[in-house]
Amino acid sequence: MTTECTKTACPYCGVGCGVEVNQLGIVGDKKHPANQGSLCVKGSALAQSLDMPSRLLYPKYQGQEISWERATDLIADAYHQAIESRGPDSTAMYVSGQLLTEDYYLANKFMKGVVGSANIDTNSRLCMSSAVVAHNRAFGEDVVPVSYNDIDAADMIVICGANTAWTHPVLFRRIQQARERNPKLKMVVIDPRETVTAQQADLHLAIENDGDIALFNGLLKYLIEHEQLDHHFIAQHTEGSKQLFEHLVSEQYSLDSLSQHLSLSSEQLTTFFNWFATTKRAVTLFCQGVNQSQFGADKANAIINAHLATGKIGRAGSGPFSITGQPNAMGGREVGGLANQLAIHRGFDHQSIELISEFWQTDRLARKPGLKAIEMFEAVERGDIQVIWIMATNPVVSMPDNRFIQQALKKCPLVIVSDVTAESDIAQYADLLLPAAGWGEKQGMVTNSERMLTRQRQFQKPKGLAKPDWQAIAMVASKVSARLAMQDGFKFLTEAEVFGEYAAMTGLNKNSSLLLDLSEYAQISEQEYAAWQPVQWGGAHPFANGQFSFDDGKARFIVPSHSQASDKMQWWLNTGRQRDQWHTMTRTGHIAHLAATEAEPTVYLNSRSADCLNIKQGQLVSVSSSENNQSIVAKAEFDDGLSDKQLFMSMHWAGKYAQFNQVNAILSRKSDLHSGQPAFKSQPVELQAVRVNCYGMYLGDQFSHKDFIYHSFQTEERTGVWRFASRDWLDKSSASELGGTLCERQLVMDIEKGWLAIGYDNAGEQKIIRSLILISGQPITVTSADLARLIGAPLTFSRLLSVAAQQEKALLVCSCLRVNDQQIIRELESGDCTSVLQLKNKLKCGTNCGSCLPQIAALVDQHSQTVIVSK
Ligand SMILES: Nc1nc2c(c(=O)[nH]1)N[C@H]1C(S)=C(S)[C@@H](COP(=O)(O)OP(=O)(O)OC[C@H]3O[C@@H](n4cnc5c(=O)[nH]c(N)nc54)[C@H](O)[C@@H]3O)O[C@H]1N2
Ligand SMILES: Nc1nc2c(c(=O)[nH]1)N[C@H]1C(S)=C(S)[C@@H](COP(=O)(O)OP(=O)(O)OC[C@H]3O[C@@H](n4cnc5c(=O)[nH]c(N)nc54)[C@H](O)[C@@H]3O)O[C@H]1N2
Ligand code: SF4
Ligand SMILES: [Mo]
Repeated sequence: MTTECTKTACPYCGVGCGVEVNQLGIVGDKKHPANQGSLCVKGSALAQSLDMPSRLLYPKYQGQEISWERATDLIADAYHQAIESRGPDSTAMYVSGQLLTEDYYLANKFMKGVVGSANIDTNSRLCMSSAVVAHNRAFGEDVVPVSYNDIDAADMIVICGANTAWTHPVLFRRIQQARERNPKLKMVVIDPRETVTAQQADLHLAIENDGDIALFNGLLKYLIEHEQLDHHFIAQHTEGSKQLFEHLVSEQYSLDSLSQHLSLSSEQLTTFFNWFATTKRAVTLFCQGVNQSQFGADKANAIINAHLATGKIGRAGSGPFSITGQPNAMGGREVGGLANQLAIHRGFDHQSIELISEFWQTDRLARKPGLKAIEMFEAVERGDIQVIWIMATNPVVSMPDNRFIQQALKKCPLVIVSDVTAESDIAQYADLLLPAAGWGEKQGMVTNSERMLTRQRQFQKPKGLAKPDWQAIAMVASKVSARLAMQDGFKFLTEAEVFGEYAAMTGLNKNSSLLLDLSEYAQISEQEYAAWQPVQWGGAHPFANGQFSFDDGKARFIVPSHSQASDKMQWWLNTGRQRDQWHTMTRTGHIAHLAATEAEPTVYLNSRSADCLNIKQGQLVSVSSSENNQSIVAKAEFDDGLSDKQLFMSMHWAGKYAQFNQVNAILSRKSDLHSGQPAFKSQPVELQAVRVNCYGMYLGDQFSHKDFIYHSFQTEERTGVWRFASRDWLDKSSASELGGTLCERQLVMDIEKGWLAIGYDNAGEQKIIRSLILISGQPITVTSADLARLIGAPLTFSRLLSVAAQQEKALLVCSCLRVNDQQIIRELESGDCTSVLQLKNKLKCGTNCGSCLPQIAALVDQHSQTVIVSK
């Protein structure tokens, strides 16, 4: 790591926090407008993320190391041959919102400008594409009309379908600070789950799954009936109100009907409606609970409709705010990385095709939209796509129905994968692997949720022969251009040159109604690029003058085509994120304190429902989908913030951590008609207890597993932790088969309901513990942290007793300082602490990154309520 100070950006979520790499390590950048120095739990662990296991160091073809020249020749030949023999659409690229703008721009230029196919899609299809459709339909351009500063100016914040406290923690902290400064600021959370975000709300609307359109239509009906519309704004700046308002006459949006349909009381509904009607400034944040639905685009438009109808847009403290997931999801949308966009916010109209062909000096430009992610992998499965290049995404985990995606890729003649690790699931499907430079080793631009462009800067050399993705694309694109006898448009020497060309291209929007225009940076010098300070394009409020991006300058109301919530009678699976993990765990699964909050694949359900099915806490259950006939096994945990029939699982479990129990195996491919975004959050499923006679946990270096019905892996400090289960009882004689043989000696003892094997080595006078096996007939509730501490420690009688006595079932709250809920509850119950501040002082919880503060606050609230009730 450098001794100088490098300013860069966090590579995780779309908040886009500024980061400083200096002598102290990796810390928040106090001067960055997005975070002013704060980092969340993932951002605070960036230094540890640099030691990613199994770095991919060399290009590899069918398992053999090869040179970059050979690798790029092979790829160029494959694209060229496929283009010549079957046409451009027999090739594809599947890329990612974690690429930098320069990578993304060149990938798009290569596929659409050289290959001549728009078969380039991105994981933003799974993430932001419904919001993109909604913005295009309502505003005429994919523009987010708000800024983070609007949080401070708002009188009301609505968070719809987002667990911001966990997924955009630094933004959530800003909301909390705004509420502390302005106690009148109201926060409403709309989520079928009582999340940590919802626990902090003034009003939580636990709607039925997919009930959002009905709710926002109901809001509009209420606004009409209570004469709370901004008629001037509607008349001057919008189109389509008449059709929408006629639609809202329907009885289904009356309070009674909504209340029944959404399982909310009419008081809850009128409180929300009345607050929205009577507050001047409101921001509605939305994320995947809106986007990832079969009706995602309509949901987003229903939200935008409410803002347009009240003129709550384009001014301080107001607007619909689609928050982006990945660090450069926004940059990818700007360059045109989605298959149904051409480039720079333009589609496939005649004029755009002419302008862009001219700019790229190509007569091969793609003339029609390409295949969206799900369609793309279906085409791979049919054999219509002969070569696919997958970059910075792990679709064999993150796509829905991922066993289908795995089968499809097995059939594809050439799968090229660019990744930083050889351990990712997608790397296992590659015929040709390209080593990518990771965060800190590459540089470029990213755009965050509020359109702020920040530089990611390099502070380390790439490992092995790894290269930044843009260089790999440029090498291949030059070679394909040569084979097609085209001029080489990829002779870039630096990232600044690539960025300059992209910025120049946005200048094509100058004489149009489109707002995206960075052309003032077209001539950017190396020095200016190096010294770049965060820049927000479009200003704080892009539509402040009431002019939208349609030719007539007016925004459009959209009549949602569907407004029914899902069937209440059916068990349904909701999926999403945990606070401490990032996506498919390749960057965060190896960091012990981040791995500790959810230790194994877990399905949450409420205790009432569990009782009805006779499912006990910690027991293994199988969750299956009749839509694709797949099932997985996971541990059952209770969460009374879930409604009856609702299950929740995190999306993260992948690779060696999850084995076969990845949640996306049981998700079907159904998606939004307009956007193609999968409905990750509403899968009808069935749930069943699994018959298990033996639960096991192994701590040590290496685990030789048998054909267990379940096993998972967790990284702990100094050791690995494997959990497993089998139908048959494992007796003590199996101890040595499970990994104990690695130690010189083993001590096996009976404990309550099972046995414990301790593997140890003799080191002089001492016996040092090397491994532990715990076998029980009951689900094992011991947390791994305490056991892990014994590995490498001397074996003594008292230690043996402490192992045997491990009973406490605790939930980790502060992962940085490893403080669990039981410790906090003990302090509260003893009366030693009564506030978050006192708990911070005494236990130090929440004093590092602060991501757990909302949970600590919830425990304090729960405790004070218990005290009131018992009085
Ligand atoms: N810790 C962490 N943070 C992340 C990420 C990560 O992997 N880990 N990933 C980043 C990325 S790429 C993204 S896209 C964002 C996602 O950020 P979020 O969207 O905030 O996160 P999710 O957990 O996917 O889902 C949000 C909520 O939608 C709710 N929901 C489900 N169905 C419905 C519904 O019908 N209506 C409503 N109103 N709500 C519903 C779920 O209960 C869930 O609480 O997070 C980003 N931040
Ligand atoms: N069930 C369910 N599934 C979901 C979701 C959900 O809510 N529920 N959410 C969806 C959403 S919103 C998203 S964004 C996706 C995310 O899903 P993915 O994009 O598949 O997840 P990641 O783990 O981020 O994959 C990134 C890959 O790129 C590699 N990588 C990291 N940096 C670089 C780089 O600089 N260059 C290259 N070439 N490789 C790099 C990493 O090692 C990793 O293998 O998941 C989607 N899937
Ligand atoms: S909120 Fe956390 S993950 Fe998101 S950019 Fe900031 S530090 Fe990174
Ligand atoms: Mo995402």
